[in-house]
Amino acid sequence: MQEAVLNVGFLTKACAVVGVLSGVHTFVTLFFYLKESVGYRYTNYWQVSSNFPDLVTLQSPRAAALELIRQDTKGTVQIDVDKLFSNASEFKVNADESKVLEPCPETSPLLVGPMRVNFSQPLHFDVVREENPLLFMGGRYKPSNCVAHQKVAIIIPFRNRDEHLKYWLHYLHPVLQRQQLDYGVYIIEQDGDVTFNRAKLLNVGYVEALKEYDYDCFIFSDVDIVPMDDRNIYKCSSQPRHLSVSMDKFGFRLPYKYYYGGVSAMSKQQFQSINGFPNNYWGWGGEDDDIYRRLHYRGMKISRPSGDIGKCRMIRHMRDKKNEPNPQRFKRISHTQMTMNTDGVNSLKYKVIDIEKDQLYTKITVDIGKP
Ligand code: BGN
Repeated sequence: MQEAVLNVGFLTKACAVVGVLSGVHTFVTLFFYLKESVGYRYTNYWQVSSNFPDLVTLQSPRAAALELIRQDTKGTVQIDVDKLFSNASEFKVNADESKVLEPCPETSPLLVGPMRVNFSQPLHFDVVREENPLLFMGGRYKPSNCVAHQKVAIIIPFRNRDEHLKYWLHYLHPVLQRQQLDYGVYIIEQDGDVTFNRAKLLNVGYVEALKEYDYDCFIFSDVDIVPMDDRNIYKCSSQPRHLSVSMDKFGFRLPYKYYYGGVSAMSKQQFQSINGFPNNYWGWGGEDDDIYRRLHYRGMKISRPSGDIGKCRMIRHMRDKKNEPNPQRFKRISHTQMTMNTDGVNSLKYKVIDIEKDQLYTKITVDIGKP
């Protein structure tokens, strides 16, 4: 009898322990599940609140931005929006005064340095829009609490690369805002399906961006290249600047000393002094070497960030259809010095098919003819 009582006591305790353990297990599982699914949005919210001064001093996008946050994040972020307002008074003073702004600091205090970049998580344009409530229509931004040093147009030649574009926008918009730039993003899409012409699209981007705003600096970027350090400033220097200097694809080093592909920056004056880019490189390769030569023949030297700060990732992809290596590229780059005065922005011909204004970018679809 006593033995039976002892056994029952033991069983009760054992059940209690199993119960507690399974409770702990459920709790831990729930914790990690919620962390996974909510964490992403939480990160976005952090970006919004850290940009708070901009948010409340902006005029037109402010209401839209807050509306967006309310709509898209429902209950959770409503609390965060309230928090934003409870802190708003000191910034409201700024917004109302319409005071003369100081120039932005030489080095932005918002920079974070090295960043983790990967292309594994699926992305949606809507999520990227939510992440960037401070943008003006057309992918435009400028700091609201200081005057940016340069007006920067970012030109991206494009065709059928929406997947890459999402990553580019997701990573680059926050970086460009932390760099305190007055910038606009221009996606120049080649219409039709004839052979791709990167350099001609870049020329189109230059001309079209200038029709919209008095840009003084132009960043020419492939859609699949993302910097890994926000100290790699998307700005122009006294010399043309090459920004994608240490790409994962090339083992984080330059493939050759004169490489000028990927991402580069040129002031309006530097671009004009080389008559822009060649229009007759159809297909892959050589146009970046031609541009390098143009700069060289006009006595300019390339400036670059250090290999460390200039690290970037390229999104892996198959070679595009209709962008086969251009067999004429060898001949063409041997004549750059002769052709550059007549082939360039002064001989550029194209037809605008469509202009799309998205919150994240201005996309200009163009007919640039055929080879
Ligand atoms: C080079 C290409 C560049 C390209 C880099 C990196 C040419 C011209 C040959 C004389 N240049 O070989 O356009 O950006 O590789 O991929 O093909």
